[in-house]
Amino acid sequence: MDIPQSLIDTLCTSERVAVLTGAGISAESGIPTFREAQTGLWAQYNPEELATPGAFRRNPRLVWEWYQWRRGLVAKAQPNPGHLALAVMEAQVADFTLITQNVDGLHQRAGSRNVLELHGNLTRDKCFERGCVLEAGEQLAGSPPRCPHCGGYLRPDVVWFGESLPEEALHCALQASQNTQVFLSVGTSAIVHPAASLPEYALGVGAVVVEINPAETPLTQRATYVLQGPAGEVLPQLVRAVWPD
Ligand code: BJW
Repeated sequence: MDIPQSLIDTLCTSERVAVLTGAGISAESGIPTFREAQTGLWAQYNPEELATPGAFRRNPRLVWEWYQWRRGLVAKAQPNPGHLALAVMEAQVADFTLITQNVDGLHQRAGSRNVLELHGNLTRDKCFERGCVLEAGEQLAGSPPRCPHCGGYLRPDVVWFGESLPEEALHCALQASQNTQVFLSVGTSAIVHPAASLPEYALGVGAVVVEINPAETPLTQRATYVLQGPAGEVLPQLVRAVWPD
C-alpha cells in the first residue's frame, strides 16, 4: 500500500497523537472480532444479545461460558505486528494516547504503556451484585462462580450494552481526542458509542483522522485518510514510513 506523503509529513511533525482500536486489530492474533460469525457451539448466538446485563440475568451460565471460551482464545493468542507497531509509535510521539475498546490485554502485552481500556478487561471478574473487582487469576469453582464476599454471581469485568464506561478512562479518552493533532481509528466498526464519537470529537477540533480497516465503516466517508487493509500490515508499514530508524 502507498502511504500518502502528506500523511507521513503530518505524523512526523505531530506531537499529539491519539489512537482508538477495536477488535479488528486482534483479528490477526486469531481472536475473532466481536461481530464476526462465531464458531462451533457459539455460531447460533448473536454476540450483541450475550453482552448485556439482561442476558446474564436470564442465563448466567450461558453468558459465563461464552466468556470462558473467549478467555481461552485470548490466553493462547500473541500480540501481532499491529499491536507491536503501536508500541513503537508510543515511543516516538511526545504525547501519545492509546484508547482501546478491546478487552484482551494484547496492547499491554505488546509493550504499550499508556492504554485506556474503555470496555474493561476479560482477565478480571467482578461481582454482578455489588461490583467489587477480583484480582486477575483468582480461580473459583462454578459456572459462574459465586462472589467470595457476598455470594452473588461473578461476571467478567467488562462493559456490557446499557452500562456506563469507566469514568476516568472515558474522561481521559475524550480529552485526548479533543486535544490531538492526529487521530487513528484502527479495526473498529465505529458503531458502538460513546467510543464511536471519539473520532467525531477529533474532527471537530480540526485533527487529521485516519481510518485503518479492510472494510468501510460509518467513519470512512468522514476520515481525512483511509488506509484500507489489515492493521497487522498497514500499521507496521506506516510506522516504518514515518520513523524509519
Ligand atoms: C480489521 C481486521 C484487521 C477485521 N485489521 N481491521 C448513542 C447512539 C446510539 C446508541 C447509543 C448511544 N450511546 C449509547 C448507546 C447505546 C450503546 C450503543 O452504542 N449501541 C450501538 C450498538 C448503537 N452503548 C452502550 O450501551 C454503552 N454504554 C453507554 O453508553 O452507557 C450510557 C448509556 C446507556 C444506555 C443508553 C444511553 C447511554 C456501552 C457499550 C459497551 C460495549 N461493550 C462491548 C462488549 C465488551 C465486552 C466483550 O467483548 O464481550 O464492547 S460490545 C462490542 O462492541 C465490544 C467492542 O469493544 C465494541 C466495538 O466493537 P468493535 O471493536 O468495533 O468490533 P466489531 O466486531 O464491531 O468490528 C471489527 C472491525 O474490525 C470491523 O470493522 C472489521 O472490518 C475490522 N477488521 N479484521 C483491521 N485485520
